[in-house]
Amino acid sequence: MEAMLFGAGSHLGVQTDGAAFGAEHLTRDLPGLERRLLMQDLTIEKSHDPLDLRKNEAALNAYNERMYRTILPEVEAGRFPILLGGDHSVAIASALASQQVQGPLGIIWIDAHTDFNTFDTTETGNIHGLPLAAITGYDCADLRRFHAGSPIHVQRAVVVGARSVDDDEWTNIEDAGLTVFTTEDIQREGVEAIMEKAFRIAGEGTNGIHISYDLDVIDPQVAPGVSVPEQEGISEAEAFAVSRYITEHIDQVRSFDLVELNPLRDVDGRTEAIAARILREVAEAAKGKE
Ligand SMILES: [Mn+2]
Repeated sequence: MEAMLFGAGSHLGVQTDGAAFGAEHLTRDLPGLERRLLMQDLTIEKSHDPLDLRKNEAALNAYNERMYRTILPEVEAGRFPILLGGDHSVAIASALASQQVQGPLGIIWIDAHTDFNTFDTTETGNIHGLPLAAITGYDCADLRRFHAGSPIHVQRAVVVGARSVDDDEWTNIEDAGLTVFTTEDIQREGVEAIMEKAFRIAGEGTNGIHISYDLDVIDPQVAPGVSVPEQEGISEAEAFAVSRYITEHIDQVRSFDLVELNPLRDVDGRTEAIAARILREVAEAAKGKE
């Protein structure tokens, strides 16, 4: 099938600037595919106020609505959407657009963070810490007003690679019944075993799976070019084992995000090189789908 790249040039959901340019870089990295790059309005002043717990919400929602309406007709036309972030809040647009056309879907959230805060529990007000709660309908209705359909069921949602979770966020996770596999789980059981479990949970009774791959799941010594690095992440080999598992099971995958590349924090283009390889492999596999 035809794959299509959507460059999500927004860093409205994160304190540190730069992720918007990650989308620009990655969208340009892979020739030969149809693409749309949507940059946030960089002339709008972005709030960095630590006390504002709904930071940049209106601009972020307007951006996501624009992206959602850009992706929908392409998925309806049978294209496989690949969203290139951007901070992780842009996944609200891609996951819910895919769910709207192809649902009910499960979701696998590969990330050092669980992104399961709500406006009541967030300590920073940076909305890239809330998208999984919004996508699964656990509160955060204000972040998905543009989506008339149902959210993705939280029982069909899985986080892979988490190692930084706020206390109140854990309470949300337990309350919602969200499945979380930690970085330690991966190191103990191996990528294959964890991904197999994740695919089983997200795939059960669904029409397929949306996968959202945040580059900060990888150890920052290997992949420093992210906005919120967390020490002791998965290795480069494990990062590629994750993408290999995805390409080998692409028949179950309906849509894919690769997010949080921050070129302003990268060192010698190392993170971008890893991202470009993951992107190339997933795009190739998507094109090979029936
Ligand atoms: Mn993250």
